Amino acid sequence: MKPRLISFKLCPFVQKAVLTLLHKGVDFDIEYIDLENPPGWFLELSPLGRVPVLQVGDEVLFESSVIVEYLDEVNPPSLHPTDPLKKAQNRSWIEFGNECLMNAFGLVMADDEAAWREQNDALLGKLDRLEQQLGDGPYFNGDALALVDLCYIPLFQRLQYCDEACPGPLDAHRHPKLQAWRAGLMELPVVARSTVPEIRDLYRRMMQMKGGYLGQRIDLGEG
Ligand SMILES: N[C@@H](CCC(=O)N[C@@H](CS)C(=O)NCC(=O)O)C(=O)O
Repeated sequence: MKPRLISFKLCPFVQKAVLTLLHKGVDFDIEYIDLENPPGWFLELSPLGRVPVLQVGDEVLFESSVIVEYLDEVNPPSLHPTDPLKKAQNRSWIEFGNECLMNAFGLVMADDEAAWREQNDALLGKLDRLEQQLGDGPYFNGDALALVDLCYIPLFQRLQYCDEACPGPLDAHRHPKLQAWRAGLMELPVVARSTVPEIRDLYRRMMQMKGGYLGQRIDLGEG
């Protein structure tokens, strides 16, 4: 049965599911909605009014981490480590990535430099913890690409856009392992197909529309 993913073009949580589907070569449909003006059928479908929602036949799944776990389970081989403790740790760090995404959005929403700095400090503190978890790479667990790696790609992509507007979140001096991990992940061919092609422009427009500290620093004419 072909799954159907309900999406919003800018949503990093949806992108986690798309990356998992693409990496596993699963055929799927995707439908984009306008979250500012969500259609009635979507509000009926989504218990929290959020994307992603995955429809499998008549059934509905919500929450991105639950969706990627389901997709991993029904499309073997699993992208998780087999050891139960390692697998659970990977899941913990996937949740940690979701929290980092909230800080990334906080950067976009910050009204002024002080608010931006507060968010950036909170984010860098989390990235310090992540740095401590990383080994020699190239992936989170070492040689094998895992679900946890795919789940960090949306964060790294958005941090890149935020860092372009105001350098801060991506600090190779402070987080050398993390930056090497990030660079390797962003080169995966699946990344370009995991969003609409105009994602960078859309993200920059969104930052401008929010009109916060980052938005004011963006010149849409460049790059
Ligand atoms: N914890 C959720 C977060 C999903 C989420 O926040 N999605 C945003 C779009 S990126 C959304 O649907 N926001 C609409 C709303 O909260 O009303 C997940 O992991 O799926």
